[in-house]
Amino acid sequence: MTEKPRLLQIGEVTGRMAARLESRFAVVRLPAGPERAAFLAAAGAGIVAVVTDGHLGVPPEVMAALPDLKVIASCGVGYDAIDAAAAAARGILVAHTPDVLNDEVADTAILLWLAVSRRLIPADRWVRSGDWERTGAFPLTRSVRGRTAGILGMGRIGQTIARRAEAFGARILYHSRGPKDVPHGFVADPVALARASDVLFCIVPGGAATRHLVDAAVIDALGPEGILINVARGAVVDEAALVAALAAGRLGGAGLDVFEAEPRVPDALRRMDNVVLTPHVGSATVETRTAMGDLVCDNLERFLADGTVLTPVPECRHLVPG
Ligand code: NAP
Ligand code: 8YV
Repeated sequence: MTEKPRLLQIGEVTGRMAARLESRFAVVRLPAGPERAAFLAAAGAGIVAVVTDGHLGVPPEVMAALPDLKVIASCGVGYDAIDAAAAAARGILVAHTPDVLNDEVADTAILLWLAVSRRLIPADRWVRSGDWERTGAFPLTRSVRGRTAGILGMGRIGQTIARRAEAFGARILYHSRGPKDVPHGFVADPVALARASDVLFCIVPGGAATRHLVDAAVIDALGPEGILINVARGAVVDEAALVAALAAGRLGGAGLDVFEAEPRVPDALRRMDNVVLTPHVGSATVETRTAMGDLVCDNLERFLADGTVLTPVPECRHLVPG
């Protein structure tokens, strides 16, 4: 019997993924803490595959300790925690999980928008606390109908958000580095997009190029009635500027699924009534995480079959013929 190829698992996987991975690979888990370096020195050579996710990625010192690495399969579409250019330069294929999570993440974005506009969390608290009986009707909120929705990042998920926002009667405008083949108005400057928008959905990739793309100027352009929804990466928004604008009433509200230093969230945000906070759960349903896990395993199966993957990240596409 030939030996199974060795795979390094970073973080947790579902039982369904574990069964599939273990049927094809000899799986070793990356330890956390001080024993990690010794483990990599002893066991790094011979590992050909890595499984990870969008939060943990592959730390540079781990990638450097794996001289025989050929493929990284990440459970998530965003891969800013993996140096894909460095991997590609070594001929290592990086695969991610695009498309299978578009609907879930777009639903999360709309959920946050509705919850902020209609003040879902304070309204829920009004009932539970007895304020309804004691004080009477909950104050009127703002409608989401007929608004202008700005989409920062008109990619797979951005387009899915746009379709949902249109169902609420929204006019759609967007910004990306270049115009897309979509029936919506392109705005070349994020500040101008924010100025024209009632709600700004942030759904660009993370990384150096988009760090603080939503800065104080964009936030101020959105204005005291405006709502910011961030389901992209925490660092895309200047969190200190966001907190300052919310505290001063220069921004109307925010729905945030991602934060600059997850899982730490500024105390100021936790105390605000006009924000809704979720713990990076954009894709976190049983159904979508199952689909993502299946795609991770399908990518690795394809790698074993012919040395390619189904869904390479753009930096590695040239490594996949055809
Ligand atoms: P995608 O299809 O690649 O779309 C990204 C969009 O952003 C494209 O329209 C791209 O257009 C634009 N963009 C890229 N760099 C930009 C820049 N520097 N300035 C302005 N626009 C830029 O990606 P996707 O599948 O929609 O996913 C987007 C991101 O959502 C992921 O990378 C991930 O970080 C995040 N996400 C979060 C969750 C969650 O749980 N909260 C779940 C899934 C994904 P151009 O190339 O023309 O600029
Ligand atoms: C996941 C994500 O939370 O796909 C992404 O980019 O941020 C989320 O779907 C993450 O990848 C962990 O699995």
